[in-house]
Amino acid sequence: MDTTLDLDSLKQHEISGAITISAGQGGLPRLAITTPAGTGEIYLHGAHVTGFQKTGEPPLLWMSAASQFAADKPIRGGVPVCFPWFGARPDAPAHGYARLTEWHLAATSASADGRVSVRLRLPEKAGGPAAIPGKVEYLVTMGDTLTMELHVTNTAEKPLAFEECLHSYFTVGDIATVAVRGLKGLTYSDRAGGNALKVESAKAIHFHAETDRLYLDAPQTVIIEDGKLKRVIRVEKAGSDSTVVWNPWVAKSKAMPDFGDEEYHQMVCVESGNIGQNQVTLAPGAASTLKVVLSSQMG
Ligand code: TA6
Repeated sequence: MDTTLDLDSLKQHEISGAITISAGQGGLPRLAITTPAGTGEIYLHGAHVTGFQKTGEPPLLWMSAASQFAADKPIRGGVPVCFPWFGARPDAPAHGYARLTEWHLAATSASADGRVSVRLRLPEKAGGPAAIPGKVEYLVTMGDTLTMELHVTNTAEKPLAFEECLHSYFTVGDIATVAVRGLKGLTYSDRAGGNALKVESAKAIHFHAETDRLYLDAPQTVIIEDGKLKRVIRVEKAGSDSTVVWNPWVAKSKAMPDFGDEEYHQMVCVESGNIGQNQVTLAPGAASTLKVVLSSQMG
């Protein structure tokens, strides 16, 4: 889809006092969202939630100050939508084409209690030759919590297999004071350690080095405790059997052009998806929903 989309046609989806649509960074169409509980931001590029902040709290989602905003680049931070594959692929973009595509803005709404919803659709031609035959919609709802739902319907005559992940980046006060709970006893692929399969023995994961772990058969809620900000973040989900925990630490931070060398101190990724052995396979006509609800509490 042409990124110079006529902002005027998008403005029909504005809602007074709740949604404003304008050209954001890099000239990319952006929705600025206001609710009684706080503010948020979504780019059509990648259907990317780049901001969510409750009044009186630091931002929940972390964004790199070095992020690129360009039609052919992924945005660094917020919640990238990884689809229809996760990770690197030979001759194809890492984490799929969905985050590099400008999604269609299908609908917006504001409910009586002030929550705001935005529905986005992945253009069918997205991905070119790698495109999968499916209808893909994303529903984002902001209020006191942030809810994201990725709906996939197999529109083909044969089974459809794919991976998916909502690759959430969270703001933390200091990674050294962060504990991630809820994954004890699960098997994970240590992607920072040659993909060796290991079992999580810790009640709480702490960060002292590059951490890149894919937890399998992991439908549980994950808790992020932030000792510095005195905040607890809950990552609740449905329709997701994989959880990824990531912090690039020193060397990987330096290796990424769109990531500041010291920024790893203030972020942690806890990602919700269906990856590897947990990938989704849909029969013809069948549908799936990956749902994530992010909430937080101070003090
Ligand atoms: O989810 C963790 C991970 O797969 C890491 O291995 C790291 O590559 C990260 O995603 C970021 O990937 P990106 O393609 O956005 O640079």
